[in-house]
Amino acid sequence: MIKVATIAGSDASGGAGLEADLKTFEEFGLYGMTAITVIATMDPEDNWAHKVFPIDELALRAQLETIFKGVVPAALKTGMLGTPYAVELSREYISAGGIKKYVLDPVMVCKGAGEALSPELNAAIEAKLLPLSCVATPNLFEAEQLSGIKNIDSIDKMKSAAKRIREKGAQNVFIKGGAKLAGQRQAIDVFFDGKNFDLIEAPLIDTKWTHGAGCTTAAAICAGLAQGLSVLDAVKTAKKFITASLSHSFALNKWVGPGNPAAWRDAF
Ligand code: PXL
Repeated sequence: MIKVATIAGSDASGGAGLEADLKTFEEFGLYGMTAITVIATMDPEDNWAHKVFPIDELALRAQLETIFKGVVPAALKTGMLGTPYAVELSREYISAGGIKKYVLDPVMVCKGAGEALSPELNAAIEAKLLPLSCVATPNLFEAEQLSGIKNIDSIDKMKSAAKRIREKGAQNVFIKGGAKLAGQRQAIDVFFDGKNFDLIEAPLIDTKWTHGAGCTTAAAICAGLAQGLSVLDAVKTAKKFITASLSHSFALNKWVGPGNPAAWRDAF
């Protein structure tokens, strides 16, 4: 059994965060382990506004001990970290564990929340985790934060951002343009390995129910790497996975709707 781990927030609604990660790992036939950094909730009385409840440092460290005792995960991803100590502990365990297949999903914002969670936290993620990452998977907003390039609204700007983010230490960069790249009928992502750019494209799925898409994509990349795929193949497989998932997305309630990672089973 191939073991993988995620250090991420729990999304009580079940569509994003470590819930999405575990569902995705399961679809790839992997054994998933989790360290919860924060619990994210959404308030039905306040138009589904997100709230984040951090898990304390001792409890986070104890979870990481549990994951790493006697086991070295074949690959690991980080998602929403939420606190400076979660960034530092992630760095510590990924380094000490010698984790090479590390996918950094630099979660800086939830869909629905308009702004970066915290500039200091984003800076810590950039300084401490980006240099350890095998792949970083920013969306356009996160790519703007990490690269310092404003208004990324074209493939060329995505490529420039990917270059800058790679210079800051990520070995490979996968920028998710997705539905946010206006005027496209394709969902176009940019992959950069330091030498070549690849455009990873799929038909744009016309749905507003995309909750958890970023988490699912990063988890699928992590799963592919754990199974021994090359980084480019892991990214291409993840794109197919998220496309299948989103094409079976659904309204969970009137505010939010996730994809369906199990859609993968019937897709091929
Ligand atoms: O999609 C970003 C994200 C990541 N992690 C957790 C979340 C969300 C968005 O809701 O709740 C735990």
